[in-house]
Amino acid sequence: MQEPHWVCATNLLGPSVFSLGATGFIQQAGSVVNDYNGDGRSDLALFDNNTPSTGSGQAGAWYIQTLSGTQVLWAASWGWPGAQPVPGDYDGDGVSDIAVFDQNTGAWSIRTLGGSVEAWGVSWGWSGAEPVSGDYDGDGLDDLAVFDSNTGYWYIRTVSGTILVWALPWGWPGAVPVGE
Ligand SMILES: [Ca+2]
Ligand SMILES: [Ca+2]
Ligand SMILES: [Ca+2]
Repeated sequence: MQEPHWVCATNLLGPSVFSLGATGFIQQAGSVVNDYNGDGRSDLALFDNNTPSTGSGQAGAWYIQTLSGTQVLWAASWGWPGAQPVPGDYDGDGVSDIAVFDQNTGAWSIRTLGGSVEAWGVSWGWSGAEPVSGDYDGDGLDDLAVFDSNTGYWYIRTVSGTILVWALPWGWPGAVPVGE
């Protein structure tokens, strides 16, 4: 279920698009970045990327709480040392999912906070590729995207496997892709 939210917009298409003068607010379906409990507010999320040296802590664990201190997720194991967190709303329910990109293999693994696995070890990328998840086809579901910082090429597919772009040149060696 998509949580509607309001965005500030300008009447670029003409004054009749909405009746609030030159600028107003329009309702748009979509999700707030890093909103893990669906309340429309971004939450504080941590991913433990360290191998514990003392026996305490847990590598690859996620810890999430709201700004007001409500615990959303505590020590949920989804990842490992060397995994890169790439959260997003990959199933389009309006709530961010926890996801990692394996910098060693280029594999993506995604699950909901409730524990449903959306993708496990899906190969899209390679060692050294830069993951840049986002909704590139506008269907409300975040997609798997990587940027090759050696060539400046983009590679994007949906979670279900439809290839959106393959080796699309946009960038140059050393450019830094900016995700959501
Ligand atoms: Ca939230
Ligand atoms: Ca989701
Ligand atoms: Ca999409």
